[in-house]
Amino acid sequence: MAETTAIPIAPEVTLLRGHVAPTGPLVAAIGRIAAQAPFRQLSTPGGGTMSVAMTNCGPWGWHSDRRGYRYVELDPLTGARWPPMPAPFARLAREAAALGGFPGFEPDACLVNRYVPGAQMGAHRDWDELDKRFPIVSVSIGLPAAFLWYGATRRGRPLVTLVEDGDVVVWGGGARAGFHGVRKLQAGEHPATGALRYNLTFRRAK
Ligand code: MD6
Ligand code: FE
Repeated sequence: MAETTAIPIAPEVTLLRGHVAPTGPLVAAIGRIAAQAPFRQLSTPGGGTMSVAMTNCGPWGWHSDRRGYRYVELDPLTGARWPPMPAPFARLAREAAALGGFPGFEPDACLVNRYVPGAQMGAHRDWDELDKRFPIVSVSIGLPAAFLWYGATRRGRPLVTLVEDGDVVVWGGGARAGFHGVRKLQAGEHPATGALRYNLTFRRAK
């Protein structure tokens, strides 16, 4: 969308405010994905359970269990391939990446995250992908959340950015290794998603 404003959060971290409007079609597509590959709360190698529920679409899906983090071609829950990535998803990721300064992004994985009130994502980096030259594209849908950017180390006070329905955050290059997280989701109602927040995280896994 030509009218998108690109707001720098940190070097090579860009917020595209309101880039996706309306988000209703994305929510409908998430419903179709979840009908084939249901949302589930994954276990972590440390033995915990993530508060965010996840599923995937595209050739590769991100998975976590007691054995570690990795990308898998088959959904461990169903044994089937992940649902295909809808063409509009791939186009959105490519266009947003270019607006963020990273042209030529072709995602092969889309992690779909569902946040209920109280769900959160601690400081981490997205680091299970083969080629770190590709950026991360993160799309917010529904209830607003506080996106936390820690940068090179998980210590210290993060930069806090409110991410709302239709906002996209792109990071890559020197920021690709950046630590980030999401503060505990506050309860609310959103016309597109009700009491939920979704996040689509596009990656090039392989
Ligand atoms: C966000 N999400 O929800 C940012 N990373 O705005 C993430 O950074 C994230 O939701 C890895 C796995 C799931 C996520
Ligand atoms: Fe992440």
